[in-house]
Amino acid sequence: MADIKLNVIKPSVNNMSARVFLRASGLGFTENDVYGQTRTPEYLAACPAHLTPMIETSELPNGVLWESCAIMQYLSNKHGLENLYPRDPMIDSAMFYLIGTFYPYLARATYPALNFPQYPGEVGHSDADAPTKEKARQAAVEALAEPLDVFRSFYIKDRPFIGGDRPSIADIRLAATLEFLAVIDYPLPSWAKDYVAAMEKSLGDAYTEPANDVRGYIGYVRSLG
Ligand SMILES: N[C@@H](CCC(=O)N[C@@H](CS)C(=O)NCC(=O)O)C(=O)O
Repeated sequence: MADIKLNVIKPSVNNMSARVFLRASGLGFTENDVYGQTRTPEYLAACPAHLTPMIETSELPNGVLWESCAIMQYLSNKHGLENLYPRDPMIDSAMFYLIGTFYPYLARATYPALNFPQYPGEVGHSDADAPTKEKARQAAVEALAEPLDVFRSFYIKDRPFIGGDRPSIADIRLAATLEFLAVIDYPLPSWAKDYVAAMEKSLGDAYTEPANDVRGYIGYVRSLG
């Protein structure tokens, strides 16, 4: 049994990706909720980036690893999980495209509604007035459709998943990410709704349990009005 400690913040889809992966992998792990603790001296000593998800295992050169996709790649490679991480460069491309292009739009579109902080240099982080912030947020919402459709037209094509017949780590990362769009009632195209449903059906509780934490948080922030 692998000796893996997974540090998480449960409302986050970055974390949901690693949480779904570890449940689907069959690897032994423990989960540690570090909500509100990522900037403590103890956490910063291990992870100066103060990020979750973050794994700790004695087998890593620095003892820890963060970045959801890197965590899934490392553990898949280390434990020979070719079912979840097939030798297909499209898996890596899809994940880099998600993190580098799609997610920044999604964060700008959803983080205000999620009550998550935005990043220095963005309109949402600045002292601009509310209408200006909303205009910038709306521009990000509008920018989502094109990269989202690239996942359908280029990465998934006529197969069920980016991984082909079975969900891969790129599928886990994409499906988890799409969960956040519910907070702004984003009109997901039907292929994307079917895709997330197929992911949940295929992975079962490994998907549903972490997804429920994200869905529960979205329900909570929406109840605040
Ligand atoms: N690209 C990273 C993003 C990780 C990230 O932004 N984590 C946030 C939660 S969504 C976090 O841990 N923030 C805590 C902090 O900055 O103190 C990944 O995919 O793992």
